[in-house]
Amino acid sequence: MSTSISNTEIKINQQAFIDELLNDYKLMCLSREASLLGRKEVLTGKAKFGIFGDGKELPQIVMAKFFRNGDIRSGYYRDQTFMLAIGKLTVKQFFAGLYAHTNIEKEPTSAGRQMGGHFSTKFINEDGKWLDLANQKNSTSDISPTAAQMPRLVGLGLASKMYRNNKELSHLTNFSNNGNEIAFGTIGDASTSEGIFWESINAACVLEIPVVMSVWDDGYGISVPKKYQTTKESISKALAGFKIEEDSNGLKIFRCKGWNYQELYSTYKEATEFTRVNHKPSLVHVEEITQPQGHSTSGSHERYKSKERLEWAKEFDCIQKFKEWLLSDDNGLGKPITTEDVLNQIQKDAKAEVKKISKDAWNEFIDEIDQEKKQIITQLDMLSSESNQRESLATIINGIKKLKEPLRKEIYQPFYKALRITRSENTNARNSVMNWFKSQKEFLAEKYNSNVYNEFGSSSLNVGKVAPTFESDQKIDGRLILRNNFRTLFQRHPEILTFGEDTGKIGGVNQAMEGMQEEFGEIRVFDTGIREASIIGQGIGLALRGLRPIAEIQYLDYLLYAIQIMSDDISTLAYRTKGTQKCPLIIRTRGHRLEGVWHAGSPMGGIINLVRGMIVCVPRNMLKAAGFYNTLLKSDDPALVIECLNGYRIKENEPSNYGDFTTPIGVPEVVKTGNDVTVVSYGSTFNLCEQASEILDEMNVSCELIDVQTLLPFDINHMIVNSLKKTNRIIFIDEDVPGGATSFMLNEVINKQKGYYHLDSQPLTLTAKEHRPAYGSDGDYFSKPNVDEIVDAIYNMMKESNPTKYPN
Ligand SMILES: Cc1ncc(C[n+]2csc(CCOP(=O)(O)OP(=O)(O)O)c2C)c(N)n1
Repeated sequence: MSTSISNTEIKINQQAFIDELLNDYKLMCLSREASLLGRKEVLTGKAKFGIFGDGKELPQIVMAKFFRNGDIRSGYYRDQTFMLAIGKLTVKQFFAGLYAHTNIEKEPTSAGRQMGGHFSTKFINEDGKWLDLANQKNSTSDISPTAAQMPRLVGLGLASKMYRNNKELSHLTNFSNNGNEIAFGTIGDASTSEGIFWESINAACVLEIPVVMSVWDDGYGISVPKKYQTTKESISKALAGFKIEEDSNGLKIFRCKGWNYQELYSTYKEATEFTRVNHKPSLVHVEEITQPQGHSTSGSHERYKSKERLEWAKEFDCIQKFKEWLLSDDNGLGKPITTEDVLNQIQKDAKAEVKKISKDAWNEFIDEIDQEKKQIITQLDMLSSESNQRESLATIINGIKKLKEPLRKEIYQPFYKALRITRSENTNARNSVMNWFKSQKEFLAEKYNSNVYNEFGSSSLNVGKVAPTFESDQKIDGRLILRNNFRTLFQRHPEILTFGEDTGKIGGVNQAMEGMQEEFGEIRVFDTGIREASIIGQGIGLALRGLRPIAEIQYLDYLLYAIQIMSDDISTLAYRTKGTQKCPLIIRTRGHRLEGVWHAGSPMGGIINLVRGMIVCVPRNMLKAAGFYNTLLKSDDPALVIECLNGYRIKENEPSNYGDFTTPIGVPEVVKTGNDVTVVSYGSTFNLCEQASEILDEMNVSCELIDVQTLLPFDINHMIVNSLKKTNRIIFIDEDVPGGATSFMLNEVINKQKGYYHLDSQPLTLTAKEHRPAYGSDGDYFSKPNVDEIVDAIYNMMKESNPTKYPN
């Protein structure tokens, strides 16, 4: 039963009430002992770093009582007690996380990829298919950047609203039960200083979504007190303007003390009931929380907390206070629930239990490495049997044997050394050892380097190629191709929705969604505030809950507001959960050439280096862009599509198979064949290369023009090097800064594809200037590569190789 403070209920079901409270006490003790021992494990060298939830046990136990199946958490590293209480973490898994156990079965939150304290639950099965999220308790995967859980929370809450209000989604019962799910957010008080906290709270209030946001207020952000963090030193006071007034939108704000069970209970009861029914957000400011061991294992809090504060923290420790309450007469029962001895015994047993469990977790962690240690010794014995370096190898082998409970690094380092000292030996034994090591490297890569991209059948790389068909020569504006294609997609798939600044009513600043809101309603095509980070967060949360959002960022230049969340949250998701969560979000934006410093950016090098884990599409026209949307909606990858800002009004042939034709991911297109130079480009610049190539044709220079189409992944079948084999000359052209995406492409072809074998001339890059582009047509001409410069660069390349044939 759920504990109720109502006296009548307690009387009816006294024993259940007592049992539940004793159970809560036990769980709090287990969690606390795990924190205390966890810190010791770090200080004695068994784990690298520790950050724990001590001091926050009671509010989390209470919050968990109101967390139902289908609900979903977006929190941070303090929430171990909550995760234990909802049954989605065991003490053993907690320690497996602390030790960085790489086995996903043993350490299900991240397979040792994230430091302990970063929790998650499984959303997809071994085939990459969704689990029944509506009938289980869910936690999105935590990340360390403070407040970065906030943008995602907006989307998680918004999904409930979609499921409740869009009847076309009623068949998606594995994601929602009529939108009754709450998204629970947690954050530390200091992290509320971050801009994205405020942006996300504002968005949650404007959108009116079921979010219950808890702020664990322990007064400090590491060493910096609230005085320097929060106006009026109180987040609930600072947020007062958000408070719901009569039936306005806004936030229902609650304040309670983190050591007071009754207050916490009634607060969470009211907050969750209000939010679940009304789909309006609540904020629970949980004050007077302590942090018994300080912030983390790096450093002690005695350095910055006063003696008085430390003494207060001891007195108001939530477990201590809960214990006092259980033993008092005003706990609802009218008498102590049990004796102090019983509670002391529970605490003692918890300590012993945690100790035993931690040992088991450690042994399981170390056993796996021990198996590898044995294999390495066997391999080195074999190596030694046919080596003339036996003495040195014996020293290495003995050194490994002596290692007690080593980490992997400690056994592979001497193994590498053994291979180095025997490098000149070509024995059967050594060859066999090398073969073993080759497969062992794959085993290790699976542990440490897998799941950066979607490795399931639903990867966009598996989408078949469907060419566009054309029934007439009719040409229409590029934007209409996009619009018509979106219409078909929206008609076919009710789970697709789109939103962004000006996306709804006017159909986007470039009208690619024109008329879509009228046709599909505000529930599927809608405007947002100017808030790029939370527009993306909105998309993340919706995608995590089974919808297919297309989040629009108005201009590529403003993607930078959201790049942190793209980089930290979306791009790492598959990796940091070892493929147990997915976020098939499409981000749509437009960029490259247009007008001036703030509307012509193309910072592609920066972007692609920050979003490894996402697909990055750079179509040269709208037909290609539409094909990308079709491909992406037939698959499951998070992706960024950058449409050409200057391409919406350019006429293109109208296809007849809207919604079906695809643009392949990772496959460049040879748009024009040629023999002298391979010209590699993408997006708007590609169209200039086409013009330049016509001029160059007249100058007897034959260009092979290749549109890379996607920057991530890049040319998966190594087509470009095949072109280089023919031309022996290559130039990479774009409108990013020098050293940006052209250098990335150059590295891919010359280094990874081993293009250097086939070069007769220096491989070149031609880019924009180092500054942002100047305004106007002349600004563009003198800031970005223009047709004349492209012609010059390519012609000069030819001239250098054959001055007679190509004179000045
Ligand atoms: C964006 C960012 N800046 C700085 C940090 C380093 N850091 C980690 S935790 C922390 C303090 C957070 O304090 P608070 O939000 O009150 O949470 P608490 O740890 O006290 O529960 C800081 C500054 C970080 N993780 N992310």
